[in-house]
Amino acid sequence: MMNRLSNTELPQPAPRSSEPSQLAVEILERLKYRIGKDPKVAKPHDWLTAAILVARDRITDKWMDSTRKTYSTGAKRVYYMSLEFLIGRMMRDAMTNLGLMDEMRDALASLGVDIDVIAALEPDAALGNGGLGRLAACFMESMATVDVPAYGYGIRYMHGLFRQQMADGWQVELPETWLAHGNPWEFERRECSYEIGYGGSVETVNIDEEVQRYVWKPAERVIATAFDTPAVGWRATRVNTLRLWAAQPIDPILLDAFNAGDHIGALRESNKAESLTRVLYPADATPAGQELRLRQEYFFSSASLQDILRRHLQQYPDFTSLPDAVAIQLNDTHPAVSVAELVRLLSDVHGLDFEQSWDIARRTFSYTNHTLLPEALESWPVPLFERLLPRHMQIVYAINAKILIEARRVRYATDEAIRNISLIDETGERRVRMGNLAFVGSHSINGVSALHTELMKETVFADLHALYPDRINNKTNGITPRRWLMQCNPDLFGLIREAIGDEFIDNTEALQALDAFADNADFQERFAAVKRANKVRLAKLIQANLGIRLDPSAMFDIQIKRIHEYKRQLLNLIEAVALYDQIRSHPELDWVPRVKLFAGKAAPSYHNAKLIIKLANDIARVINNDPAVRGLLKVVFIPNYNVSLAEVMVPAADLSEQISTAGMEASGTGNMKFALNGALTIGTLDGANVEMRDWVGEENIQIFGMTAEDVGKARAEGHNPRAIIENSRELSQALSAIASGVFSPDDRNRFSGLVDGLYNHDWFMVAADFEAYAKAQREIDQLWTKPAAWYSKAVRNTARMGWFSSDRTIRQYAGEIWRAG
Ligand code: 4GP
Repeated sequence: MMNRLSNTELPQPAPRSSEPSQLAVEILERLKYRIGKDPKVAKPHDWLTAAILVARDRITDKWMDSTRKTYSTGAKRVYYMSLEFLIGRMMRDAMTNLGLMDEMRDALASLGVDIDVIAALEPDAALGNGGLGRLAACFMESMATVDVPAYGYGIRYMHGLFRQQMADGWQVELPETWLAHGNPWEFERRECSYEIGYGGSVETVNIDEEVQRYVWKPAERVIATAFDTPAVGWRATRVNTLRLWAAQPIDPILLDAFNAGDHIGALRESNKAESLTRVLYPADATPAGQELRLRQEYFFSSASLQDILRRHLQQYPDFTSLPDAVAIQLNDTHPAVSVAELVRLLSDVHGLDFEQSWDIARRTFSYTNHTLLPEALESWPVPLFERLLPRHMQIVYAINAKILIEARRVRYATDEAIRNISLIDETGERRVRMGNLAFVGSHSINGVSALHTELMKETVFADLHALYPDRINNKTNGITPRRWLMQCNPDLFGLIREAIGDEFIDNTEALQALDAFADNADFQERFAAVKRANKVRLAKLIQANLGIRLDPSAMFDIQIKRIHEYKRQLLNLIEAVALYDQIRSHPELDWVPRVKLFAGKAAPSYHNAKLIIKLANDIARVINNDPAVRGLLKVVFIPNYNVSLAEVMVPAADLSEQISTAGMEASGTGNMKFALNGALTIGTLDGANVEMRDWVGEENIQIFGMTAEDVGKARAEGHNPRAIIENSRELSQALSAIASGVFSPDDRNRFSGLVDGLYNHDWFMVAADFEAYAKAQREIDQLWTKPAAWYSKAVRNTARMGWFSSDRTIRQYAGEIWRAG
């Protein structure tokens, strides 16, 4: 029977104390009654789960308060739809935001348990590939912090981003198993499930003489079931929900088949359904992989929209109020099929007419673009789209017809412009363009840095921008200062607090006050001591895992991010080889001791990226073992980069490498994390580096190389990398060493293809930027020899990065796009 009592009539639990002694009692209770273990035999994992469950209860209280508040105030809800949430570990984050970290540490200590030991056992929730997924995680935390009522919607992948192992320096991908010990953070919501269809046919039924309704009869159906994880804001101001969908079969087993002896076949449907949410980003090199990806996209889009519409109808009589009550942010094009799905649900299922459904959709959705790389702009072959989603194909055509009429009517459009605006790419095999669908179906389209937003207007979306000139806007990315300063760098956090007080804790821009300490010798010394301690910690980890000994007084020069040619790890490696050469040829000079650290994963099918990882390892082996180098240069590739590793590496960096080919990195967010933690940046005028330079001051950042405009010109007019290489002794020697097998004596031609690419086209301007990069590096060396000058800049970086908080970014989304919060 439904409980009709209001909350005030229900017996209320006493408010929970956060006294360590009380926490200890609760931990023992959870251990016994929830995990079924006696403390005497409990394993570290059991303690971890018990501690999480105790924190989770406190979160749940706040969570329900937040939900009640949203209902009672009728506040607008924001839905952040993302196929990726790269969260990392959750315990420290949740406990810090609850203000429970010290008490929990003491409580566990009183039970003989070291919180740091059990914290290290928590697996990373790695439901994302890189920047886009990590941004979504920062946004979840910031939306709760700035009190925006929000849901994140995504997929509960059974296996997150692959585990990277090295086999003789080559990347090997292994499955990741974050759910192996269960997931104490999540609540399974069996009752919250929806049917998702695929394939089949579309029929029309006549409602009356004039009105026809379309009815989609899918051939296949699966169930989407919700799993909820609370997302706690700073000071637990608000707790929002991350709702992830898992796929389940309608019939778990075909009993007839099973009883007839077909034990495998009886589970075929079940396996097929479950494979939908088994892995993050299935390799899409094959048609089967592509189909699975589109199935995933539709699966989570449809489940989320059905959920949103159900919730809306609980509070409002109909859907005319949807755009005022709800804002849906599409994180890249992965959820773009939602545009067609919302039109379908509103018109076919809920009976609105097409025009009205389309109008509601367009006023509800907004879309963020994260990359201009042509290969990342999704499009689906029309035959595949039509076969899986026949009704959506009709809707896409209907939308397209409207848009093209509009385009022809409102402006003088060339045939080429019309072709670019069309939702269907007709240049080769016909394809549905998801970027265009997301664009036309949204009232706001944003880029993630000022430069990227301008380039969007000039390149990929030039014709759509001409048609809808007020839609594109910029929202420069940000990072949460809780995870990326307070938690990952507690000593720096404490030092700042001592110097400037507490205001920056709630308002990151108040870090500005630290500027006054930039030239204070005593403060610099303490700042340097913190940095050194962080470097020692990283060095210990590397010694333990890789057996490589590092000198913490050397400059730690770090490049960590996905491995991609446009990010130019190759440029950094070639410079390492050139430096190696110089150190050997000029032993008499005062070389600045440097450690070049790399970490990052390559897409499993990205051949050149994998080769670059192998090159890093090959170069490292030779340089690190050459006595002539006298330890002045070390190169280290740390395997299995993830959020937790970043939390150790970011605070330990002296120098941050942000050296993408200008115009290709949409924003970057690692760049922000490093600068906030007092690293200097060497970087190109790309993505958010441009705005970072404006904030920290051009004298406090080492900018080099071609601008986006230079790159555009060089590509259009054709540049001559061979001449550039031949004119640079340093570069040609480094390249010939790599190409001739100095670092790969077992396979001398291993890297010749990579080097040929630089001679022949150099699309990423590695050769073109080499001289400028090497010169900038030598300037950095010079600066390193003057610690007072170095730390004055380092402190100013920390002081001036406050604007790059994701709280600021979210306030801008809330104020200018969502009109919520
Ligand atoms: C990334 C961009 O490459 C990066 O510049 C940006 O900072 C980040 O999104 C967040 O906006 N893109 C992806 C992707 O991760 O998968 O396209």
